[in-house]
Amino acid sequence: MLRREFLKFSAMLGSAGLMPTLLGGCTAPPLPGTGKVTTSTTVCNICFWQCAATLYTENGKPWKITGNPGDPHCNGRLCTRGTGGIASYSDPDRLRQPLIRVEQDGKQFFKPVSWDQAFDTIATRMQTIGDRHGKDRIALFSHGGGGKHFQRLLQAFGSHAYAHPSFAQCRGPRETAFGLTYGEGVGSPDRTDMANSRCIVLIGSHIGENLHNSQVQTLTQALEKGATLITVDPRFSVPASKSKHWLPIKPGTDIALLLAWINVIINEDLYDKEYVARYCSGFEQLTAHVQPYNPEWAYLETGLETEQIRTTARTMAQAAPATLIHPGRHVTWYGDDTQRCRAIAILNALLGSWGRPGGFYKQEKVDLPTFPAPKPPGPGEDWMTQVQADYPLVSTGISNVMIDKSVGPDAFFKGWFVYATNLTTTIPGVQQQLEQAAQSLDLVVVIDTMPAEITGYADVVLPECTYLERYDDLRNKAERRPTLALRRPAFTPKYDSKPAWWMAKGLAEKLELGKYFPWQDYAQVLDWQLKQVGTSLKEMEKVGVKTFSRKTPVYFDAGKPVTFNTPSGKIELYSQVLAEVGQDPLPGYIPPQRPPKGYFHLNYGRAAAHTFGRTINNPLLFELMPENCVWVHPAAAAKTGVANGEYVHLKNPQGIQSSPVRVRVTQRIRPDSIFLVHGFGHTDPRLRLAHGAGADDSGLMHNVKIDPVMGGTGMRASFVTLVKSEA
Ligand SMILES: Nc1nc2c(c(=O)[nH]1)N[C@H]1C(S)=C(S)[C@@H](COP(=O)(O)OP(=O)(O)OC[C@H]3O[C@@H](n4cnc5c(=O)[nH]c(N)nc54)[C@H](O)[C@@H]3O)O[C@H]1N2
Ligand SMILES: Nc1nc2c(c(=O)[nH]1)N[C@H]1C(S)=C(S)[C@@H](COP(=O)(O)OP(=O)(O)OC[C@H]3O[C@@H](n4cnc5c(=O)[nH]c(N)nc54)[C@H](O)[C@@H]3O)O[C@H]1N2
Ligand code: SF4
Ligand SMILES: [Mo]
Repeated sequence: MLRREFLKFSAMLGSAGLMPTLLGGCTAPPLPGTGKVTTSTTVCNICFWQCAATLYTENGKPWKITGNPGDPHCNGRLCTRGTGGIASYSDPDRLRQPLIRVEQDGKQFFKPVSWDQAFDTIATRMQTIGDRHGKDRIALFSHGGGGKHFQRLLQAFGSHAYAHPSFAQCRGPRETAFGLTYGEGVGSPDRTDMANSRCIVLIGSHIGENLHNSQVQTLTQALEKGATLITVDPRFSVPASKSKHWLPIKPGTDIALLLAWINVIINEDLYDKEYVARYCSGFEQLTAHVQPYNPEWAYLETGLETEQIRTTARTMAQAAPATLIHPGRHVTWYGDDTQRCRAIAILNALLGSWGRPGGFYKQEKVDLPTFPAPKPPGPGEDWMTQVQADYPLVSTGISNVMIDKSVGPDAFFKGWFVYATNLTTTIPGVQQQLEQAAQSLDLVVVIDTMPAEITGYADVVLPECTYLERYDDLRNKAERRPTLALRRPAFTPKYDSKPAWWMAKGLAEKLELGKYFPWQDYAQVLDWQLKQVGTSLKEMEKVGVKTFSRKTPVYFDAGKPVTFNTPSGKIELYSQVLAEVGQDPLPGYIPPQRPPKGYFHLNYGRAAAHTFGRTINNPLLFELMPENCVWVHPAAAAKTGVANGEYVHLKNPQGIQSSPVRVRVTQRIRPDSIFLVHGFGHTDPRLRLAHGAGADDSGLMHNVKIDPVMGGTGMRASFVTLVKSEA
């Protein structure tokens, strides 16, 4: 087994393509749309919102991509990133052929190989892992629909361990907290009924910078109808600028604010008495619990004026039940995240918003049969009890725990499949563990479209074609109106790239597991499924989206009893389940650590032009935003002696330093914090646009706070100082 060196300097065959240029040449190009135009339906894959779209080609070349007006999920509009998605197809830095790690004269490098050779290498190593350690020792990390095919492959082989970073690095605390309170999670897309809300409270959700399409649209609709917006954010975010009340909270003290709001709403008798009496349990314990947490107490923790806390609580109650305390999305902040999300769930219950117009609605999806195929056998042993027994309430993989269990000679996991997730920057502060895991794992397979940093740890890199060159599963998301949407190839795959379904099937055949993949082409699966629900691939290729009728009401049926999927059948304000596993049954408050002298809270978030790190190298989106900058308050800039426009490094208390990043001096951030857009600071030179552009937040995170309830990685407790760049 090779001791894996991190490979980032290896020359890629054929990667010397031309840099994108805006000017086609010397002669004026013909006007767009005057050539031979064809269209093709697709579903955007630049983020996970999955808006249905139409791709236009002109003379066989990509022209533009627009929203599908028949899609109630996006109302015919794409966001900035979706519109730029077309350039992911033409990005000259794409992975072009399968690669395997080889060593020659003591040097490791990637060698381009045929698909057959790549599959042979993987299959042989999988068999060896199976023989030596057991067939259950391969983990799958995946963030994207195609991961499903590798999940099926690994299950057929005998490995069931699977994690998606959208749990422990994203919305896991929220799903866990709402699950404990209401018996079901918020889901994705989030079941927020914002278009009908009269009051919306955003706690750190920076919708408008966070461009989840219909979230932005429904928030805008509510504002147009006069809804009151209350934004809690240490930074003057885009939604803060649209708000009646901006609460510039001290970072990490949100639970104090939430407890004070609950205190006011209960003590001033502002809660929905009928709703609470009918649906909730644990109100008495909650009332007793929040008594010490009045606005005067919260003022000392949060820095927010007591009158502002009282006024906003009353505003929420006046608009109830059409008041939405937004549950947030990326909620892994300070490690007390499940408890903070519980406080949000409880506050919504007191206002009676769950199941009511303007609060949370009930989602429904299409009842779509699965293609007839043998079901992979179930696991012999439950891997979760072996790998993540510390988190008994969690029923999905915790990626950071799985990485922990991959380090060292006695580690549980011996192999990894990594599909569409750049673990190096997705899991905070993971660098050292990745280095160690790279020494002890017997197989690392990375499936990506781009030479992302994670490919540097791979034994085998498999190039996937982009979403514009493949069929994927039908979009069938639970939502207000059930719909199906089709992604189909508009182009044949460039270079020697292939879709995930094709790779999984090919590998299965090598492993003599081909019977689990009885389709010749994925179009066959989609057509079969579509025919079961009264349509066909042919029809869907024309329309792109089809809407179905609902079977259940969108809100609670007035007057009818509701049974919640909790042990008591009620909305559990007090959680007996949490008490039984030794966690706080009602949310408590622990003050966060403050930055040491000279340091700032490391705050981060989104920007309209990019999705995490995956779009930075996209030529169109790079042009819109080629680097991030670090937001610094004028007082902090004066103190540290940095000026607007100057390049600095960010340095954490462990001495880890970022690449240079430009200073933006602005009043929109608190003096105790700095802010950075996540996703920049790529280190792989094969990403020729993104390499070295801006700074990465993940590598600076030295103080990751693990959530004791669900194992998530709290990412907001780290500190940095500013170091002037040498000229
Ligand atoms: N520091 C820090 N860490 C974070 C966050 C943060 O804000 N700051 N946010 C967290 C959140 S909320 C989330 S959801 C996660 C997101 O985490 P990830 O989804 O891992 O995000 P990316 O870094 O964009 O990595 C995506 C990878 O998928 C590849 N890819 C894109 N399209 C395709 C495709 O069609 N097929 C294949 N095979 N590969 C493809 C890209 O090239 C890229 O390498 O990160 C979490 N981690
Ligand atoms: N353009 C774009 N849109 C995206 C994405 C993308 O990559 N690009 N990613 C999507 C994904 S997967 C996710 S999960 C969402 C994430 O987006 P959201 O869930 O909306 O937001 P977060 O990333 O949690 O939070 C960022 C905000 O929290 C504020 N904040 C920081 N510390 C605190 C604090 O202690 N208290 C409070 N109240 N606020 C604080 C920051 O100032 C910032 O405004 O965005 C989605 N939408
Ligand atoms: S929100 Fe934007 S990037 Fe995400 S799927 Fe929709 S159009 Fe694409
Ligand atoms: Mo996320």
